[in-house]
Amino acid sequence: MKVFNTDPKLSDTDRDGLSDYDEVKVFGSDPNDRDSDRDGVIDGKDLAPTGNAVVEVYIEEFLEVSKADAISGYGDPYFVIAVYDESGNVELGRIQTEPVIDAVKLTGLGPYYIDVPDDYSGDMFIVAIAAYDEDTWNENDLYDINPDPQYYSLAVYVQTEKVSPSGVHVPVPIEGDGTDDRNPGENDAILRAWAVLTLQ
Ligand SMILES: [Ca+2]
Ligand SMILES: [Ca+2]
Ligand SMILES: [Ca+2]
Ligand SMILES: [Ca+2]
Repeated sequence: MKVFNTDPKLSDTDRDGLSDYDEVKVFGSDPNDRDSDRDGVIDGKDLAPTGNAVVEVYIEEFLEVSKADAISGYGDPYFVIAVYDESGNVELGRIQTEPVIDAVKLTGLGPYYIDVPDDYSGDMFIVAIAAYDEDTWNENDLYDINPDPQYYSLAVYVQTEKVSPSGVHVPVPIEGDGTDDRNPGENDAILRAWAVLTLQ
């Protein structure tokens, strides 16, 4: 039997900032390797010590309320999901989804994964979801969202707690109404989604 002279919860054999206990019991990283996943970020500073940190976004429901497309009948919505640092000034990653043709109500889109830097040291990310209508070729069509195609945008804060493979991640719910810039008082869309930091 091995005898420890110090509290095993405090010892950090490889001096990477994560205790041996946390490496073995919580994060599944190597207590004898400073960079378990070889991504250049030492385990203590790595948001995901055993993989790639990503923000996962799932759109549970998107409902166009008042922007039915005058040409095809419905809009062709797609989403741009961007992740910013906690100041909101630095974009860290973004994805754009494929448009869904002629849709009023969408359910169960995703999950979408936005890569974020594993060495990010802020307390949270800001995740912004914007919806657009791809069907913008008719500039005179008020029901196409052109030249201000964005008709839904919402930001949510996601805490940047270090991610473990088996850890319980609490998704942040995103919910609200969207308005078109052109008709600010008009409710155009309803979005229900969630976002969470996880690893790939
Ligand atoms: Ca360690
Ligand atoms: Ca380690
Ligand atoms: Ca690493
Ligand atoms: Ca990593």
